[in-house]
Amino acid sequence: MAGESRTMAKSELGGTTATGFVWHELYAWHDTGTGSSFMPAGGLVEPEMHGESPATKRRLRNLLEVTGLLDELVALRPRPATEEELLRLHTRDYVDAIKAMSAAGGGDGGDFAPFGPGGYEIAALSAGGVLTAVDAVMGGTVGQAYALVRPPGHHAERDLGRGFCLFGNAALAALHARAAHGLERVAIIDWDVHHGNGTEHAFYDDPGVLTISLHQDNVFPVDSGAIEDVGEGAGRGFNINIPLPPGSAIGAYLAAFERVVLPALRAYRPELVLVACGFDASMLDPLGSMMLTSEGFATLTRLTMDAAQEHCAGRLVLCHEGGYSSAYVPFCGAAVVETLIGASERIEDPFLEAYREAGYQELQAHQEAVVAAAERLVAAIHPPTPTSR
Ligand code: 3YP
Ligand code: ZN
Repeated sequence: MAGESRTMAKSELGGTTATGFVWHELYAWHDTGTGSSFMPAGGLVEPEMHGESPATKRRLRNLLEVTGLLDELVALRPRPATEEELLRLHTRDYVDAIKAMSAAGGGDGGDFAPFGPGGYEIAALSAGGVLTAVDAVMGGTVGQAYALVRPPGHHAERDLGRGFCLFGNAALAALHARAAHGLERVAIIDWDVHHGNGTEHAFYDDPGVLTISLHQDNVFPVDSGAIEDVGEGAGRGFNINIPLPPGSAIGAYLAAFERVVLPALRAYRPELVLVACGFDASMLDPLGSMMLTSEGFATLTRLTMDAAQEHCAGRLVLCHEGGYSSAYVPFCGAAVVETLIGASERIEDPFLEAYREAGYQELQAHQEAVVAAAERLVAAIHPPTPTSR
């Protein structure tokens, strides 16, 4: 297992092959309290850990340690995002409100975004972890990076915490790539099972960031993530939603990648690719109804890496979003990390044998219809020129 020699395709291309990994113990100390799934405890809801708990993240990190994969990663020590960096996206009032609640012992960022004491500092460290990963990739210390951050970010609006998210980690990473590294074209692919509404809104009128979200149609937030929402003003055409039906598996995701995501990247020519990497589209997730396996996540990662190689010297940063199966997130995450380091299928996923044979994993007609509709959006994409920005 650990230390085994292997070939790394990227080394032949002359790029940096090291993979960065961001983790901090404080990410596990973010306190979402008690609840059940996403419901707060109380009334008939018997208290247990809140659905967004440290377990999934910790167990992923533990699996990387036990299998030796962690030793093959470059540990990137996260720094907190500064207030100035948070204000690139969020409003002063919102940042101040989170900070005040955090100092007073915790609160709720708005819509299902609970946090405990020190929640501000931890959320700033979560966002900062993704900035750290961007800096490492842009500086060439590593070729690509996985940021195992918590709390997640893709639902956070400028002035509202939502869906377990306080600060918009991926959006802040794109803004940082622009402000600190001068990038003009960043692509964000969001394969969390929920719609990346916060990321979409951050760049809705901005062609400098191409946002693509693959999600389960109309689950959270409700009435968000429609295929018709393509951006506005100068950003028109630079937001793509692929709202897949519940029950979608690798067949649907592969079709969406081959016919929408990859052609869109080819047309846009990003200088950096970011992935809002949730694992709640897995077979076992309590908050999603999709059917991806660890193998499926590895495939999406491989395709994204190849695209990043084609367009931007492999520069790729994945930031952790949702994923609530404490049993399965570790195997899905390990499959992604394995793929990033160029050593696939070393960690045996004990669930995979059972899931490989499950039905309905090929592209279904009603899924195909969504992919076909999204495919039509690709024609509008082109690299934005200075005049179109
Ligand atoms: C937030 C409240 C109900 C569903 C839940 C979704 C959180 C998530 O994983 N977002 O990506
Ligand atoms: Zn999610």
